[in-house]
Amino acid sequence: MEIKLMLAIVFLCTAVISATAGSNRSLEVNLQSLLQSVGNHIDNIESQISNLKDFDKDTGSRLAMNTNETNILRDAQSTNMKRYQETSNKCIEKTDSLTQKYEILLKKYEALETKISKLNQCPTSWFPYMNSCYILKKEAADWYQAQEWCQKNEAKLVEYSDMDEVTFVLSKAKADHYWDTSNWVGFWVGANDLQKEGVFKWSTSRIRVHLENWLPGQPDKISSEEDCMQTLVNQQGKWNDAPCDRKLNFMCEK
Ligand SMILES: [Ca+2]
Ligand SMILES: [Ca+2]
Repeated sequence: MEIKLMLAIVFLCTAVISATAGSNRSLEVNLQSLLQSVGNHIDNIESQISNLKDFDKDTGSRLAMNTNETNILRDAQSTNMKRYQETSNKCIEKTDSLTQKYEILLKKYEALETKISKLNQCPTSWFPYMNSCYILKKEAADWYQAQEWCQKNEAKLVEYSDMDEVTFVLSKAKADHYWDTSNWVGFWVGANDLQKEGVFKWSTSRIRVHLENWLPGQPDKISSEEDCMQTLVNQQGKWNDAPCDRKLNFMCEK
């Protein structure tokens, strides 16, 4: 009995030990599986943490780049604003300068207009043209007497500046006086070749006569006695050199 009991106990113990051993192996397997799973989770979490760190790093880098670009844009904007301000100031200064110049020119123009207006106020019997006054003296005088009369009246014998003046003076002379029909009738004007034969100069300016308005064939220099210029009334205002002591009407200008 005792042996049976002992055998039973042994068997039971063996069975228990066997069962216990089987249970331990199962627990070990489960534990290893659990540990493996936990390890996998930890690896996964570490991987995610690593990804998050990389993402954070990348985001930081982009943020730094954006900040840098923002600063560059701000600098550029600041530079442009500065340039705009400088250009604007220069424009204002230029405008002020031009305004001052315009005002100076305007005053000069007004002064000139006043002067011209006064010049155009010719004395009685004198008629205006451009900036001068003219008079046709219907008196017979030699060239020197004619010049003297003009000078006494603060004028000179007419000295033509251009062909428009020739045309105008002739039209006034024709309208203001009766002339006979002679081709050689005319009036004294202010040019002569007294200084050098053949070289006609205006009396007061001493500038050589360059206008081409001589009657064809004139000045003919047929003698040194034809030294003074006359305007021929019936030859479209053409010029002739005539003896200075000839008695003619004359035209003064001032
Ligand atoms: Ca001559
Ligand atoms: Ca002549």
